[in-house]
Amino acid sequence: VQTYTPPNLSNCEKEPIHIIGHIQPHGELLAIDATNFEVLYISENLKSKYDIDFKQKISLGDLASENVIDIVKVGLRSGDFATINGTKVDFLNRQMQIIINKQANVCTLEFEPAETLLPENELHLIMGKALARIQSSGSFQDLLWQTVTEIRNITGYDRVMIYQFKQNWDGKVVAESKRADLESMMDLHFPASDIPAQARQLFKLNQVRIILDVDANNQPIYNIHENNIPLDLTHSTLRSSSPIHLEYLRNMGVQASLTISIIYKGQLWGMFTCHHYTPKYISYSFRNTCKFIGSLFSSAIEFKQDAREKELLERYYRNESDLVKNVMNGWDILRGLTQFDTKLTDINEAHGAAICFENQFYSVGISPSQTEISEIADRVRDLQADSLYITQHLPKIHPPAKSYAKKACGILMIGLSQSMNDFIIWFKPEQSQTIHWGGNPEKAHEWDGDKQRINPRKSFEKFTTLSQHTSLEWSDNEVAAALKLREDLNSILINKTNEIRALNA
Ligand code: BLA
Repeated sequence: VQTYTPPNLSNCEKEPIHIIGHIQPHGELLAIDATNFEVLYISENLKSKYDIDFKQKISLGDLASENVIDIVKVGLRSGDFATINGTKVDFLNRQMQIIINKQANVCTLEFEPAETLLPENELHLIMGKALARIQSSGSFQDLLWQTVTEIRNITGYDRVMIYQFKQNWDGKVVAESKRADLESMMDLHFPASDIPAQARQLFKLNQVRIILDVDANNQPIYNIHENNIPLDLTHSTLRSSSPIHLEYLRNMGVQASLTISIIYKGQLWGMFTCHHYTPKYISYSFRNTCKFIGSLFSSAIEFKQDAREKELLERYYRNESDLVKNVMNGWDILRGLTQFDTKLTDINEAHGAAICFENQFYSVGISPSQTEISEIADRVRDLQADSLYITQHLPKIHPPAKSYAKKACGILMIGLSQSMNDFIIWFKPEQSQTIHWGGNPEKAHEWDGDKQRINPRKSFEKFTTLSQHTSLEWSDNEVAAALKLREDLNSILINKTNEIRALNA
C-alpha cells in the first residue's frame, strides 16, 4: 500500500498530487504493463473482490474477462483511447464504463458504474440545445451567463461558477448560476495560493474532474511489486484530491464538485467550478459532454475577445493616422497633435496627455502641471528608460505623484529624441478599487503545528480591501498605437531635416 504523507512544507506547490496514491471509491483501478499485461497496481476496493494471492505474478486475464482485454488491445494498437473510453464492459458481472490511459509503458484501466448513463439521443438533444443558446449569446458577459446557466441545467449542480484567473493567478468569480436560497459568490476574489501552480499545471492536462463526496473513504492503490515507484495519476479520472483541498471544500460547506478547465490560447484562463451540497456523481460520458461545452466556450471567448480587440486597435490606428496627417499639413508637431479635432488622447484610453518638443510644452485633457510633468520626465530618464516607459503605479517610482494620483497614476511615455528630452506622455487617473475577497487573503492558509501541515482557511466570509495608487492597465493595443505614432513622427522629423539640408546645400 502506498502511503500518502501530507505536505509539511510551507509551500503548497510541492504537494505531489499526481502521485497521491489513492482513488475515490465510486470506481476501481488496475494498472498493467502495456507489453505483457502483467498487473502492477490495483486499488484496494478491487483487490478485495478477488480470492487471489497478489504476491505472485498476475496477468490481466486472471482478473478480467475477454471483452475487457480486447478493448485494451484495440486501444493500445490504435493509441486512440479517446474514442473507446466510456465503452460499457461487463466486469465482474457488472456493467461498467471503462476508461484507459497510458503513460510510459504503464496502462491504467479505470472502471466506473454505468447505470446512470443517459440514452445517447437524450444526450444529443441536451447538447444541441446548449450549443444553440451559447452560440446565440450577444455580449461577452451574456456568453458567460448563458454558459453557466446551461451547465447548471444539464448537470443539476447547486451552484455553477466561472472562475477567471488574473495575471498574478489570483482569481475572481465572473459568472454564477445558483440555487435561489444560496448566498451569491459573484464578484468574489480568491488568492493564487487557493489553486497552487502544480495543480494548475495538472488541470491543463486533465480538463474535467469530479469529487463525488469530500468525506468518501478514498481507496489506497496497492503496488504489487512494492518497488516504491508510485503510479502516475496525471490522466486518471478517479484520482482522489489533495486532503488540503478537500478540507477547503468542507470549510466552504461543499460536499461534491465538478471542475472543468477553460483553456484560452494555450493558457489556463479559468475554470467552471460547480458545487453541490450533498454527494453527487455524474457519469464519464456526461463529464465529456461538459468538457465539450467547456471547449466550445473557450473558442467562443477567443472569437469574442479577438473581435473586440481588433475593433479597438482599428479605431486607435485610424485616429493615429489623422494625427499624423494634421502634423504633415502644417509641418508642425505641436499644433498638429493638440489643436485639431483628433487629440492625442484618441489613440488610447488615457484621460490626459502632454507633449514637450524643442522646449515647448502643450497638454490636453486631465494632466498634472508643466513642472510636475518635467519632474516625472526627469525621474523616467533616471531609470534609463529606453524611449518607451509604462507604469500603472507612478507613485511607486515617483512618490510626489501621490498628491496628484487622481490625475496621473498610470503613465505611458515615448521619447521623440534619443535623450528623451522631447517626449509625449499620456496619463490615466488612479482607479482605487474595492475588492471583495472570499475570506481574508492575508490568512489564505493556517499552519497546523501539531500535524506539521498547512491548512486552508476556515472562514470564507466576505472580506474587503482597497487597492490604492493603481490605474487601469495599458493594453497591448494602446502600446502599439503609441509606438506607431512615435515611428511616424520620427520619419516626419527625418524628412524635415533632409529638406532643410537640401535647401541649405
Ligand atoms: C485545487 N482549489 C483547487 C481547485 C479549485 C480550488 C477550483 C480545483 C479543484 C478540482 O478541480 O477538483 C479553489 N474552488 C476554488 C476557489 C473557488 C472554488 C478559489 O470553488 C471559488 C469559487 N488550497 C488552499 C491551500 C492550499 C490549497 C492553502 O486553500 C495549499 C496548501 C491547495 N487546491 C490545493 C490543491 C489543489 C487545489 C493541492 C489540487 C487538488 C487536487 O486535484 O488534488
